[in-house]
Amino acid sequence: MDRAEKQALAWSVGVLVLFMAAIVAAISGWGITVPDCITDVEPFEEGQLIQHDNLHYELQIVAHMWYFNPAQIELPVGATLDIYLTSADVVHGLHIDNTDINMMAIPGQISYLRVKFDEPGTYHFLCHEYCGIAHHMMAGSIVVKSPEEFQPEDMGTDEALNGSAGDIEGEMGDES
Ligand SMILES: [Cu+2]
Repeated sequence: MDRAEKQALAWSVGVLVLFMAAIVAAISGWGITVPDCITDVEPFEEGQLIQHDNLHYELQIVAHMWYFNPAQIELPVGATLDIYLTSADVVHGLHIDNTDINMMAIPGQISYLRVKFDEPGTYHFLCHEYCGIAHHMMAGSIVVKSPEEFQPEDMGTDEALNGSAGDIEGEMGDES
């Protein structure tokens, strides 16, 4: 084998090992994960926010051409949010500012990711997958409030609050 060939081969293997190490470090060191894809639960058609306990919420969110349902929610600081995302029509995306949440909204299936909000503030989210003429209009926000500011009754119906509406977490059993 030519010397240059050997060098090229060594570099290729080196880069490959580096990539593998980066993936292992991301998963084990920083807890970075990719969204789960749920295919055994029928996708929901209406979005809703369900409260499971004081600091545990479930968001079922539907991407449409060209809006999110719901487009705005409020959470207390420290809340853990389980996000279930689906699409009513074409492929959309969901990226939440200042987080590593980046999900795909695919018709017929549900993407799942968990995020924890430790800092109060407004977290904007938007569609990151070009989906048509008003794609740039697809945005929303998650307002994270301190305990003094947070008024749970702002958030919607009693049904959504006490979790009697069908929650995916319940349907899937104890997976998390
Ligand atoms: Cu879009």
